Amino acid sequence: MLDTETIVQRFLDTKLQVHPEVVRYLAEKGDTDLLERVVSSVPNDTIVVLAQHVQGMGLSKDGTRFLTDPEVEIINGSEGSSGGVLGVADYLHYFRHRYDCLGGLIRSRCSAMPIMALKKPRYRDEKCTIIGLVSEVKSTTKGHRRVDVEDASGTVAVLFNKDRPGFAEAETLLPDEVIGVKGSLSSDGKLLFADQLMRPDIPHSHAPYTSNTPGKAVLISDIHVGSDTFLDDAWDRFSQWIRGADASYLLCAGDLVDGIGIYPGQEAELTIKNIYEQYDFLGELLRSLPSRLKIILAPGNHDVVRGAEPQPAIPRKFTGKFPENCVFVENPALVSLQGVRVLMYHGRSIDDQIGLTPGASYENPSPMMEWMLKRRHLAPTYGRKTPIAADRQDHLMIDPIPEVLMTGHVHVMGITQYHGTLAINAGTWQSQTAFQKQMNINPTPARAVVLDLQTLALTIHDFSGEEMVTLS
Ligand code: D5M
Ligand code: FE
Ligand code: ZN
Repeated sequence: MLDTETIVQRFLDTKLQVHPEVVRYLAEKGDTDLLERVVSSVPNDTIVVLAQHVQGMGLSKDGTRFLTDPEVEIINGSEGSSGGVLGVADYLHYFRHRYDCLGGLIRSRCSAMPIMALKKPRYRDEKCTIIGLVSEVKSTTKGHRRVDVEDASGTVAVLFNKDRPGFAEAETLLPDEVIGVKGSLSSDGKLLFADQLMRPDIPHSHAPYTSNTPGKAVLISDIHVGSDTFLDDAWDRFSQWIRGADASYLLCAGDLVDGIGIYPGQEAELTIKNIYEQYDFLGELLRSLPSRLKIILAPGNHDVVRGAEPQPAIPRKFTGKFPENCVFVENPALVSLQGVRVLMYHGRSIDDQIGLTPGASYENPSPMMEWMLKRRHLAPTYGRKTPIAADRQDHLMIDPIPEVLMTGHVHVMGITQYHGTLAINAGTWQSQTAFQKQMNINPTPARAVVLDLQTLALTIHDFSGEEMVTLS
């Protein structure tokens, strides 16, 4: 037996990256000799091991193997995988796991020393590299950034000078993210002057997978059924359109319903005041969509499950009226559609990023999705607006690298691409609420993003007007 981790690790040991299809093929074969033959036969200049490097794999790709693959596979975040009771010690494991995994991604690019070693007199005034978790971020009176970085051996203060190149990256540093720093140690050994900030990041050579067979997925978010600002007319137009569209999948990244008691005075803004009835209504709406659509639904902070992330899937007692073609997943969830992996994350951490990063705003969620990808983490900061349920493992890391990161929550559309990974925030089906008006948040409602799984090309449809408008 070969598991995927062993296979990936075997390639990493020889400084090779490996395409997920190759991993899947080798795991399916379960043949250690085959794995060794592939490792030893790839040409020297190979960066990513692809199907073409594996004898026999190209052939089976054209044959029956792909036809028998399930079209939807919940890789991470399937129903029932989170939600256990946690003890205090789990927080230690949680951050340790995060540090080990994300630090490992940085470690492969530099040789870092334990922070405790910086205390040794021989490193004074020398160049040093460390990897650690950011424990505190401060601005100095002169506008530089001073952060405390911690590993299992100790803590050191690091200064990012505002006049040095790359300072903009240092301004986006968040508490609890894992970074590497290359710099010079002060003569008293107490301060590291940063030359370079390293993040776990996505390699430039990352090659996204595309499906061999035709297929389209429709991406939406934040439906907010039950709210008096839910755009039912626009939804009807969307519903009408999708009945005639050639899409096979519909994904929603949370805030399926408006919920009950989510904010003070919410009751006055609800047209459906019972949580069961809110889900029943959504179930009815989804029942009128074609049954051939696979509908994948994740929760958000307005849904009935606990707010702490990872959020469990919507429990069965709320989904009795939903059609059978619905799949309920956690937040976050990594979903494979014909091999194209979509990481669904509601996006609550965007609130924290906006609060903690100079210049970040609700008007444009794209940079925040890029920062998630760069950090290989969906919600690094613990103890602010995003509640995190620490487990023995960190389920909020971005690993493996998806083809698409899909978010919602801010109710504003944003689309970008970072090192080959698409990042999409589809917006909302709710018009501006009184709260959003106060906060000066201007939503872009009633949009659906269509993802072509063969080409990863995107088309955006806007249903907010009487006629559907295709934006690109
Ligand atoms: O989030 C809808 C929008 O409102 C989204 O842009 C985030 C913003 N929002 C929500 N809660 C807060 C708080 N507490 N502070 C600042 N901004 C917030 P939704 O999750 O649909 O309510
Ligand atoms: Fe929302
Ligand atoms: Zn939300």
